[in-house]
Amino acid sequence: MVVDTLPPAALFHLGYNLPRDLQFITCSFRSVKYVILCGSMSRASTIASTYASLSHPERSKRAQQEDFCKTDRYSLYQPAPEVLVASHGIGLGSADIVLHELTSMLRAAKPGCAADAFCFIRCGSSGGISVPAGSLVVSTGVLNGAAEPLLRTTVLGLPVARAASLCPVLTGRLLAHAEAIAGDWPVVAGKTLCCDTFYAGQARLDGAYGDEEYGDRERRDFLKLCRDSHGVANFEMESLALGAFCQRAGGIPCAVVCAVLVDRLGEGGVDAPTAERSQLLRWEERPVRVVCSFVYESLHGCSSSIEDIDDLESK
Ligand code: R2B
Repeated sequence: MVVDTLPPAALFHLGYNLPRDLQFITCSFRSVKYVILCGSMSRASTIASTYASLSHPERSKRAQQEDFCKTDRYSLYQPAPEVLVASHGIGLGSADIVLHELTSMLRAAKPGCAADAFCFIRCGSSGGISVPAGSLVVSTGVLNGAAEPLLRTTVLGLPVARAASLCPVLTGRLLAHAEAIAGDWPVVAGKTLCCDTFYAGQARLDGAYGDEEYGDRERRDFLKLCRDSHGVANFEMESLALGAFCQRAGGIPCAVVCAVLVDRLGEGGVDAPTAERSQLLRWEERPVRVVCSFVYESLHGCSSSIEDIDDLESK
């Protein structure tokens, strides 16, 4: 197969190749300590711009424009020498690919580095379980669709269960920071249930089949079971890939902070966000502000000018 002839570090989806691009990768990325991850490519650009404006306002435009991903699969920005912002797409498979390639790239740039030489923080969106829209959830653990802290996959045709966990130290620091800057945004610590699929995997009733195997009562019972028996605060689709990858790759610190766009056990029992697009964007901005200011303050040991960031909430 073609894939066998590629060197192990052909970073196919980022568009780099090792050793061909080693010098560029080393020069560009050897100082990276934080990788901020998000779903969409345009969001990665926005996050990079937000981060750049914290320290070097003049750099924000450039950070937004220079995409270091050399394919159209993902986006990769570097708003500061120590910070990368990458998109991971939707779902476990897409996130797993970029995690492999970013990690290979950073380990090549930092030969012999310790597992904690850099960390990953996912900044995402999610559906809350009795958590109101507009809240921030800082994940304390990640579960699969059967509420196990395991990523179940197949390797060589055989089932494999990879343990998935987040870094408690990084998570605790992010939670404290979120609570300190949140103002009146609710901040919740809880487990995140990560599903393989958006519709049936998350007990939605608004998919295309029209005759799901379950009804509204079963849907609500499942969501309540997740909440009451497993401590689930929100549902999304990538955190398990992050928790399992980082553990399997030797203990890379990782954490997850998500905006809640809909309370799936709220009044009306709706499955999809109903707020105006502009409101959803303001809610999605919240984890960005928390993560960017957290990274800045961790790197510089001083408060960021988070108040000076163009505040979408006031527009
Ligand atoms: C949250 O939102 C996306 C699906 O709409 C998915 O990436 C996720 O985890």
